[in-house]
Amino acid sequence: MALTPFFKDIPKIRYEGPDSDNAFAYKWFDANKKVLGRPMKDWMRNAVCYWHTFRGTALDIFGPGTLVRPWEDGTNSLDMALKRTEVVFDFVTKLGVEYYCFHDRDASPEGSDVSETNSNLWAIAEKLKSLQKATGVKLLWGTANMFSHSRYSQGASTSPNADVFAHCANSVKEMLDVSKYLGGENYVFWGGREGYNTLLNTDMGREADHAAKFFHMAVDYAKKIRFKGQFLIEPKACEPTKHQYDFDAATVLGFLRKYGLEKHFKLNIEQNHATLAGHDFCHELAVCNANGALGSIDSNRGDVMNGWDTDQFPNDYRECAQAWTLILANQDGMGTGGLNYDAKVRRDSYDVEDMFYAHICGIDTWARGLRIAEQVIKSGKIDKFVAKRYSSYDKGIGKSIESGKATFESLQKYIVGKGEADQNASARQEYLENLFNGYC
Ligand code: XLS
Ligand code: NI
Ligand code: NI
Repeated sequence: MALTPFFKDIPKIRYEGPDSDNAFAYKWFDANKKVLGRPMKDWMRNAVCYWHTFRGTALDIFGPGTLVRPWEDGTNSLDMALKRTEVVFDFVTKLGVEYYCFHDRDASPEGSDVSETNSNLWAIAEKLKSLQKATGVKLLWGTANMFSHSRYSQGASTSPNADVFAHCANSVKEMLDVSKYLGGENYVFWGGREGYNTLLNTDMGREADHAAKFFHMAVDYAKKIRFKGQFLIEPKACEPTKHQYDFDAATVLGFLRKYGLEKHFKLNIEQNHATLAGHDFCHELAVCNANGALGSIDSNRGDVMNGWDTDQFPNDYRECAQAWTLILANQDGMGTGGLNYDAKVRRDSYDVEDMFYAHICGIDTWARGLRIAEQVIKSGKIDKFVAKRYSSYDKGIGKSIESGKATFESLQKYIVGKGEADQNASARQEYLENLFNGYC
């Protein structure tokens, strides 16, 4: 592939190690270095997101965008969209990243009616396919943007307007076809405006029923076209609506079970969304693990001092190290999922260089976390501690509880006979936290 001229001053980003002084190099991400028996790149499966990185202009409610990209011609034309795909693939390959993710509308413009919108999408899909072939870059997941256009102002599949539901059916149908065409390994549903602003005008039960109908249609259609990608739902607690229906992992799992959808979906956990729900990121991963539902990660961070979706690039390798201990508790890590950097540079980080610094930081943060997690896991100390903590269930009365033999009567007899429960052992939180300080 002929490289576009826009990144000509930036070298290919390579691994140089922690002692390197080169800001355009990885200090921790050594793609082929084996960690716990697998190359780092295969655990991480890094992905660049199309929307923040290539469509974000950094507008905020106080002013217009500040990021003026040299390749943009100021239009939202199909022509511009076609040219932009080349810049995207140039960027992704220069970073040495293997995956990308996009919404239909990130990559291809809305037409004057639904047919034109669909044909624009296919023109882009063809171009993306040839770029994938030329570079080896793959599609981690596709999705449909059903939140930006004004028709979605009251929801997508949960809109009170059935025409909007039908419009969404068209979008997801097309994006499932496109994702299949591009070999997408997953398909994500983030319920952009699926939620409510006031209960005074909202029939919540009916809206949930509609969302479930929509997901069932998506499952049926994927089966029909033999799309093999994993379906993922991405929870988020609030913003843009006051209350999003996919509040957190536990809420989504409850919804899926109510409607018999649980076999078809896993979750895409986003760090900043976890904190919006009042949870740690690791809490959300643990909920997934307990339900066999960890699918993929949208990586970013919020700001500890405020409470919205700031989508900053991750930089906390300690948090990522702990996250890895949870991800790696699954034999194949995230399976077909990966680390999608759903993050944006700050409004005053104007240059294309900043796009590189941001991704290098995100990728190195996870890579450094992975190296720490490897050592923590190899030491076996956490596993050993946790196993011991629950060992009263391995024998005697605990075993009878777990095996289902115990009843209230048998347990009463036991504890009355004993007179008092055994002493609790210390939970040793500080000891465990400090284990992560032993490695770097
Ligand atoms: C927004 C979401 C969105 C999804 C994809 O907050 O994170 O970017 O990842 O629709
Ligand atoms: Ni996201
Ligand atoms: Ni987000």
